[in-house]
Amino acid sequence: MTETPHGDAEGFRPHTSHWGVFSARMRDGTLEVKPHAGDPDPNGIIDNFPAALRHRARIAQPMVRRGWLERGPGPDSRRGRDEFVPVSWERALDLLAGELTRVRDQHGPGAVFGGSYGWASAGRFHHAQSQVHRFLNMAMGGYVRSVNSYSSGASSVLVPHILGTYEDLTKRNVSWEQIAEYSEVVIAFGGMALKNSMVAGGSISQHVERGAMERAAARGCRFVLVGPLRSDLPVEAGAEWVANIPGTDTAMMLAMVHTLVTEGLHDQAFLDRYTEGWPIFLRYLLGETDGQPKDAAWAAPICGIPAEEIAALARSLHGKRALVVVAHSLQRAEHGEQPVWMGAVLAAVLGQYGLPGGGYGYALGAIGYYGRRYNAVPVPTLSQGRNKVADFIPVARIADMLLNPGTTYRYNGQTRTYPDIKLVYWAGGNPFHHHQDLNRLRQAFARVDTLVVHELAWTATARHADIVLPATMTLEREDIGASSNDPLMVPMHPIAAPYGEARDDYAIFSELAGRMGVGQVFTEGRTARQWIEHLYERTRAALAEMGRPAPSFAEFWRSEGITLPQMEDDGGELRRFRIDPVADPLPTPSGRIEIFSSTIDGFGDADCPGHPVWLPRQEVPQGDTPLFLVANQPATRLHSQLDFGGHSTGAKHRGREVARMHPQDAAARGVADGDIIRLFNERGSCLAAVRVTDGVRPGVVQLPTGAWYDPADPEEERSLCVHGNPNVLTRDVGTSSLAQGCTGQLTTVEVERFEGNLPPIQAFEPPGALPMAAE
Ligand code: PGD
Repeated sequence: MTETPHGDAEGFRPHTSHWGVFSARMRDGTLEVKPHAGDPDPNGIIDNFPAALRHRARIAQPMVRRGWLERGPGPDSRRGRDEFVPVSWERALDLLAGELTRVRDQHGPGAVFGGSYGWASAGRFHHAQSQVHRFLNMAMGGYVRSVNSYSSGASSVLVPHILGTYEDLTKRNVSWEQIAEYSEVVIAFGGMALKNSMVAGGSISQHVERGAMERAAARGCRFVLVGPLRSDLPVEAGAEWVANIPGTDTAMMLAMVHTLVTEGLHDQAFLDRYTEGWPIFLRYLLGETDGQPKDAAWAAPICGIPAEEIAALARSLHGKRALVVVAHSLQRAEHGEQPVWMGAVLAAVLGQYGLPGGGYGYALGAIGYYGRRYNAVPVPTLSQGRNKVADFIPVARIADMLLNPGTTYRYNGQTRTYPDIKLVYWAGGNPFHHHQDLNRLRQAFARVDTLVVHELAWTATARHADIVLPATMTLEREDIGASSNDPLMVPMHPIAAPYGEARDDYAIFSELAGRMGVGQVFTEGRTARQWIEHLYERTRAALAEMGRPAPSFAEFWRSEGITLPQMEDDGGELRRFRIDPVADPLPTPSGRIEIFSSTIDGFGDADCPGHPVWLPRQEVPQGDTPLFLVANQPATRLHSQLDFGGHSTGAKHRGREVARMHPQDAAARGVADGDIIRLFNERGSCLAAVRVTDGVRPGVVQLPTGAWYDPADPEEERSLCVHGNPNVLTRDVGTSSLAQGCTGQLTTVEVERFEGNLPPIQAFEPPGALPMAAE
């Protein structure tokens, strides 16, 4: 640690995380945390820190997989099955620098996959993604990157074609303040669950969603939740619950639009003035192109909602300040582009775009930084340098890439070819959490020469690596916490010394860069503290330029955080467009809301045609897998992070993740509340505890992501995951040829009561290690 930092009277020092600003102190060797006093609705995820800090799941020293150490780099199906050999830092870094040099010189940087997707930790300098990308750019000359995210794979590709700037739509459009004040009806497809908005990348000092919904409801705003899980809107919203069949929202929205149009309740003036291609879409809607009017009677059996209820819901939106919300989760599924596009059309038909609290609130509530104000000054950001490799993959196509080098795939109108990857470098992500069909992912990782992972704990990803380098946890280093739309910029003080031999990602990359002859280029001669001061200066200078108080770094460091100025809540691009569509057209090809996109139509991909359509899923509940599985975000941790912490483990039952199912489905299978169940399909199986509740629609089982993958027998091909990781069950296919986004939200399964001896949970036990290697 560089200095003895200040603390409050009790010695608590500020820090932050993706799930909230907090302060912490060490007392008698124990970590204590408390939430930020200014947060109106803090959550319990910070309570994962105390037990996690010194947990045995932490990685204490560099490790090399035995097979890699003995036989050298190369494809190996022993990954994830092998033992590890502890090595010194010197040895680990020498081996790794040698391997990086070999791959660069023999195959070029285009054989390195450095997409390294993942949320890592808050902190603008020790941001693992930026660090790994910067290092690969400088030491290797670049790397094959990934584009888009697991969160918004489909929508982030679609939105620029049809609505304009993604960032603007989600962050500067309809705000929580507007909802509290103006909305009359909020219809939320997929809901706006607080477990999602409690998290925001970078830092979040105020959780405002619950309060905003409570204020809106108290004013008389009506909330309607369309979705299979009742908990996807908080009780404070007092929502009506329309429990449709998962994956059928597009059909429901089509039927609602059909009702509005055929009953003359649509806003034709808005459609004429602000949209493109309505007449083409209308022919499809009315059945003129395929003989099937998309009316409520058609949609009812698809959605599992009576036709009259769908029609009545549509009518009830007419003439109101109505806000249509479509959750990220809906697009994390087969044909995920369609509900996003159809939500935009429903909102256009209601004509409320650009009005305060009305229009289209795409993904509001999906994450804590949507629907808030934008900071008026930039936050500190580490430059990643220049990547000389142009090649990329859509992020969720990693297993396809590794398994099928040289084959082609469609993406956003292009036909692209998968590169031949020899080395994969991961820092700050957990593909054994985020990717689908984990048994397939294991096969994919067996194909590479070398897999390198920096991790703070023994995740399944670390267990599958060849070289594992122990990284510090956020609490063990200093940094600046900030995000582009949270007003509080936080000095993140180090609270504890690094665990074992763990080092910061920056320190690891600095050493490697030195060995590869680019030390000075990578570090620019700065220590970590000097970098933090350097990055702070950008924000300080912008504050000074605006004539705002611009504290020196020392003043900032002594503070509890400084409040950044924020932009007006002005409705952004869509408000300006509404006011004057000629002077302020949308940045779409037509300058309007594209109900029909000739660009997408021109791509000629049948799985994403030129306007929104109902495309039935390939994978539907039937035969051996009669239930839908909703694999959504967890409530007690961020993704898989700190799954071994107290708040996360405390919510498990008999050590397993908890699934929820409807009493009818449970009774039909002889399953009782609290039982252990086995969920299975053709791809894999896992155990979970079960909560029987009428809060899920019949025919639906829900199991959140994030329980660490824990195969009963790692030697087996498709071993049972004994802990409850739903990604052993999910399908590894893209949303469509347009976006190739992640489809992990929804799959089909069967469930049975688990009989017999309950296998132990091994996920948090360090893997078998041999004696330290002789140097
Ligand atoms: P995390 O668990 O956050 O998951 O996937 P992501 O990979 O981001 O992983 C971050 C890892 O970084 C953790 O293992 C943590 O220990 C490590 N880490 C933290 N700090 C540091 C650090 O400073 N240095 C290093 N080296 N490591 C660090 C999330 C992804 O999952 C996302 S965003 C979504 S939205 C998807 N959602 C779903 C879904 O809804 N359904 C399914 N089935 N699957 C999903 N996967 C996706």
